[in-house]
Amino acid sequence: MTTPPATTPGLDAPTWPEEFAARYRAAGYWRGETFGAVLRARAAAHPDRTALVDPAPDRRTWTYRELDEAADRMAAGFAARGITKGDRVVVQLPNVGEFLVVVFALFRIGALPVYALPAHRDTEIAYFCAFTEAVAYVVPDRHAGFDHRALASRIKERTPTLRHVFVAGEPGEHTALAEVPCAPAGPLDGPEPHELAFLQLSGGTTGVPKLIPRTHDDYGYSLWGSNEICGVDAETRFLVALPAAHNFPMSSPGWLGVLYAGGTVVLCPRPDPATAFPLIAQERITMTGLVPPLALVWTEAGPDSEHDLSSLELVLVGGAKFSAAAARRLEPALGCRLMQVFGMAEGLVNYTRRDDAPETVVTTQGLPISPDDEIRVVDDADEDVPDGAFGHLLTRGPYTIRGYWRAPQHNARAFTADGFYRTGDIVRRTPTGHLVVEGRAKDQINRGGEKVAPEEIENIVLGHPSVHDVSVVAVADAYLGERTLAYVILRAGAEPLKPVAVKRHVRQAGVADYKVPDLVEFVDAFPQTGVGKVSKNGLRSAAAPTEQH
Ligand code: OOB
Repeated sequence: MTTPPATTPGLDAPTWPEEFAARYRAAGYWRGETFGAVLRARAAAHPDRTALVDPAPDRRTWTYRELDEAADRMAAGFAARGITKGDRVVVQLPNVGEFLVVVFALFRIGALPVYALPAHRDTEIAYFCAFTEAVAYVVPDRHAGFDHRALASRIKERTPTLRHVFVAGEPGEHTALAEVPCAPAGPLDGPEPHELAFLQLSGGTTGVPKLIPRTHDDYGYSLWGSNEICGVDAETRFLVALPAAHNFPMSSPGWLGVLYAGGTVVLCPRPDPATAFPLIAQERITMTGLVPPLALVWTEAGPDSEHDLSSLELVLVGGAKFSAAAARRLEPALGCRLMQVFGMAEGLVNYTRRDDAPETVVTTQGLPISPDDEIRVVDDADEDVPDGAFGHLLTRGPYTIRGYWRAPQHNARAFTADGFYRTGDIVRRTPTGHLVVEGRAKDQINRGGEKVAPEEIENIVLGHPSVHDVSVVAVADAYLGERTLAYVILRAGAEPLKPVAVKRHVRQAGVADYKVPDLVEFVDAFPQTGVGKVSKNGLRSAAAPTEQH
């Protein structure tokens, strides 16, 4: 028997060498399933069980059979409009039922969802559509006060490959998503398990975000591996509190993991306690995932809540460092178990375990999912540091990518010659193998789980006519963990600016709101390093966490 290559040639990213792929298959990690086939199998096994609940504004539910059929009909409609295997489709939907129907339809075709976040605006969406040569873009009509149809019209105008805009809700000049489904004409070709399932976004450290190619096989392992660790089964009722497009609420264990296990996914339109707590009570939610700032808010609100939170068994917290002090307070406040999760869309995910000592759960970020996750902690020269010492985390394994999509130059820096991903995180390993995240070497700001690439924002600020130079750095923040601070040097003779003018300039460039600098300070010069380059570390230590209006 011949084994297929790990990913189809021509799909534009480095992949696992055949010896690794064969090993991961032989070990049973890669199960040879596609997400479309998994949904079909669950629908056959338990057609009438509830798969999905979209509570807002009127409660809508889908059984497994209904979700399966909706995906088939949507896939047939997309196919009838010429969307075929390998095509890229930018999906920018909030936490609504249509999100899951659309992505399962695309999985069935073998077209690749490109997961945009609801917060993304012209700059990001135009880039995703152009870079992936997307043929379609799926949006809500309005969300959080913003008209996505107008954004889509602007994007369509400037993106020659974009043939379709599908709108969940009132379509305006575009096509209503509700009009797409039709009776399946016959079986679709569909993807092979070793082929790409979707493109996920990286947090990014460069001027433009990188795209992360994940296969059905490798991502599938991160799902069922997470399910085993978190105890996800058919009884699980999971609340998707974070944006469904993010890797954490998708796969750790997330909505895709919960559907894999035959459980019920409940979409939460907003993650604040006023929205989420009544849903927990009404839907008897057993599990959810939160970023640290939300976990703090929930911890504050839990004890006085009038809502019955007693169904909640497990809250996963990750995306950014959760302080031990905050972690200690969560379990008593919410009456459930805490699990820390330290993961990345590129692959590696670590969890504390259900049988870990309480102190381990609050002070570490967990152990990798797989015995075959290879972990190296190295110094600046890529030499392994002794156990317990701080170093750069490098990783390679059965669900960690070997390269970004269409990014050969960046890949040469982001991966070692033997295929380890340079995570950019500084960690140490405890004697039990648990990882503790101590900091970060990459030029990225982690704003409560939302990642900001300083270079991207610096490039925009530099476009302001009065700005001579800029450096964007992180400052400590009690709530978000970190906020963004832009140090700005004005041009000689330029009119003085107010901080708000710099913020407005960034916002008007059309980027996600969370990327607008929280603070702006005007300086005459940046601290220099020995070689005359701007010292970001110097700027970070100069920055005091001050308030600004
Ligand atoms: C998750 O994925 P990304 O791709 O948005 O961000 C990954 C980066 C990590 O490299 C690390 O710098 C940071 O986010 N991070 C954490 C952390 N979890 C993620 N830093 C400290 N403590 C943690 N617990 O953020 C993500 C993906 C899957 C599951 C969970 C989070």
